[in-house]
Amino acid sequence: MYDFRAIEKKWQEYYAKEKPFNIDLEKAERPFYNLMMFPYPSAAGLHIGNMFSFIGSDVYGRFMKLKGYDVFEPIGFDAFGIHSENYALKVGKHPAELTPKSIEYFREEQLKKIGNIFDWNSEAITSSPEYYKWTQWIFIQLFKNGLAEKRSSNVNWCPSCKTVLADEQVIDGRCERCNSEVEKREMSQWFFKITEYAEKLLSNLEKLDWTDTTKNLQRAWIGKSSGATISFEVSGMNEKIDVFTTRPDTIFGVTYIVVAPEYGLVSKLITPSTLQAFENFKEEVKNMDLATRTSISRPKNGIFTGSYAVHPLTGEELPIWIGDYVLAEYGTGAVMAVPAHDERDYVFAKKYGLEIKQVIECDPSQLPYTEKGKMINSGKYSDMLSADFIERIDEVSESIKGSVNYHLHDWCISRQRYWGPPIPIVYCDKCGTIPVPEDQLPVTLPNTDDYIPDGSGKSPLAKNEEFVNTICPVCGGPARRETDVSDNFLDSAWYYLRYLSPNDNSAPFDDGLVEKWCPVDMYIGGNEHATLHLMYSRFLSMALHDMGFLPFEEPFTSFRGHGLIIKDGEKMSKSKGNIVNPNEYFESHGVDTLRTYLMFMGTFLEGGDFRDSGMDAMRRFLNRVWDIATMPEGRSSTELKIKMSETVEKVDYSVKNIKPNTAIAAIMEFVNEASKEVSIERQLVIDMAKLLSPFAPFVCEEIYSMKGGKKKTILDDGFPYGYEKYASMAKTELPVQITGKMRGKVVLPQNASQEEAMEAVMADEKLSKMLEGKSIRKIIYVQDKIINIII
Ligand code: ANZ
Ligand code: ZN
Repeated sequence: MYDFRAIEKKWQEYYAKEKPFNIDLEKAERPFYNLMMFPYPSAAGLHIGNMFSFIGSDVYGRFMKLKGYDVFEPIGFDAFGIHSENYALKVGKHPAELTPKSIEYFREEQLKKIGNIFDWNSEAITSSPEYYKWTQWIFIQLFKNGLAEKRSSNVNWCPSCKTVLADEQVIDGRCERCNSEVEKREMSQWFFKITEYAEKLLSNLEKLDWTDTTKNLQRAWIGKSSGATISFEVSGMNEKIDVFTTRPDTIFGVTYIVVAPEYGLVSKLITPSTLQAFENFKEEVKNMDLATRTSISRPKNGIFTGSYAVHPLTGEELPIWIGDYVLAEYGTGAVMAVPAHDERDYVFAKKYGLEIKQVIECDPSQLPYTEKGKMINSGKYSDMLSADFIERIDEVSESIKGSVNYHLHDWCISRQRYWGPPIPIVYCDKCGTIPVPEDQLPVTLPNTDDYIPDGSGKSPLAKNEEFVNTICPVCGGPARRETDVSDNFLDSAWYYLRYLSPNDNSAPFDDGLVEKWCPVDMYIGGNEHATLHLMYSRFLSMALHDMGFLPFEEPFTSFRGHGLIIKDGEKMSKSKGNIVNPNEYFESHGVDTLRTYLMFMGTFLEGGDFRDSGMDAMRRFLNRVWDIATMPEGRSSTELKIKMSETVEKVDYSVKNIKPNTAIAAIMEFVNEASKEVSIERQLVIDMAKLLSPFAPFVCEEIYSMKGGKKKTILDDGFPYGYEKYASMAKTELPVQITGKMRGKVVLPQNASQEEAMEAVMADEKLSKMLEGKSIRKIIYVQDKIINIII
């Protein structure tokens, strides 16, 4: 048993005083940028999920430092935005007053205690004027390059948060944060044109070391779809309706056209007799969210406009309908309806008695049949395969052109809230929309008591005359400021650049340091940010790259998203009263135990189940480590050195592959073996401590210094080495027989399984030749002795 409280306090103080992890960014020779997602200072303290994330990332950073890299591991606070503001509103404090207090607590009582190798010189706080000056600067660069635009759109409005929400913040028609039902409002907003980068955001994914899960989330969000745009003339009008379809091969099955209620041409298509019905219908649809409108299960509603369109290939007249299931924002806002082969069209056609015409071969009872296949009832194209038709789509008709669409939509930046960077734009009656000159940044967020959102659809800043009224930077006449603040996701889209020079007042980031340290080598954080935050950061770095500000397009070379923690098999929540408060465990079990247990309780990438019994067991394990460290110094057996060689290999492999739990399991095996001996060599103790130090830094620093370690920290002493000769001893040369005849040998780790043995056999050129084309009847395997393959 060791006094973990005393030891942890000692090393926390040592880290605070010596600052061994602040690095010289200019001089460092082997730069490795280890980034973790910074927290929202929006609660009473960091929760266990934050800890899990930070420690997982720090394990990687410590490991790379042990491997000799100059690891830059910064931290900061994502302190602007609705999370922090809502928390402040909830506890009835001004966010400008509460946020610094939260940060102070996070930093001093939590982050400085958990043993991470943070470089505290690099702290960045997004709500500080030094930071948001540059967030505004970025806005202006995008504006100047045509990537920021103000336009009117129908947006999601949360009546309780009193702000606009992005589509992805609306879950089943409700606000992700407060669960209120979301409404639709027509508002003028600032957008970043992320859609201009859709293809690059998609194709660049190939180059990244990210998991398929994360890449697929990104792909799904971008939602590329290939197909064709087809033009339909409107009968008796000099107008046409373009539709986007992924299934031009069903063109002969079109029985009506259906457009969104918001479709531009609607007012012309509507005949006087249908006008009233249309007005009512539009009102009904207005507040429906995307998911409801497009769901297959819900009945589809619509009205007939009274107008007709002409089929470009058959000349047939097709009724034009307005339908709630067509979205104005996607494609062209108009659809060619093929009820026989599209589920939503089918439901709609059934409801309104519209014709259903089968044009893909299948049993008619299977309609709507949505697969591709053989075209039928399609004029001269009958008998052609869908795929062949689609491939030659550009040859079919003048009216049909191959085209691509993306579900990705532009990034709405405006927030009608207080706690964020004011959007740095001025409106002048004479000069129009003018960006604030860069030497006048930041546009400071006024310190006012009138900061509570009121539901007017305007930011509280709009009521602040002193803020609003300004002078036009161009003509010097009276002008008004934009009163919305920018989205919190903009703050966090570029923080990794600011960490390199957080106090530089002359530039958003230091070109030299960015060149040297970026892109980020390893980025670790929660899967919940794997879609949007990463997408926005990627977009921004691409845009800054194209403007000549950054030498790279992709900000994060490697990314790993981790899972969630549950408690005793259940989701943590205030109502269940099962929230794990990390600080309590600092006291009861110690930081080292908490860190090691968090990394052991499950797989980091998937998350795990936190149990107090597990914490107790981990405490006992660290005590056993201590017992080994304090054993009499003396000779160790060859077996133990062989064990160490295996442990070094396993820890190396596991940590590299973000499998901290198997690294810890390997160290546990070593500790088991070591405890069977009566004495132990000093170097084995030091190396055990090194391998464990990413997980349990404090006790390992203590062991290292107790054993005479001379470096500033255990990590500076380098990864364990010199066990190669034992590694070869841990291997078996396994004789291989084929049907009883000796045919060769393969080299295997000791205690290899039959599968591993067979893998080694098949990897051997000579042996695998002998087995080629033969069916194996039986395998007789005696571990570490022999394998006999009967063919
Ligand atoms: C005719 C058709 C026939 C279609 C068929 C599908 C199957 P994704 O894959 O998401 O790109 N569509 C196009 N624009 C739309 C809009 N604004 N609102 C609602 N639906 C829209 O989907 C493209 C398909 O969704 C298009 O292909 C169109 O229906 C519909 F057997 O056109 B399809
Ligand atoms: Zn002006």
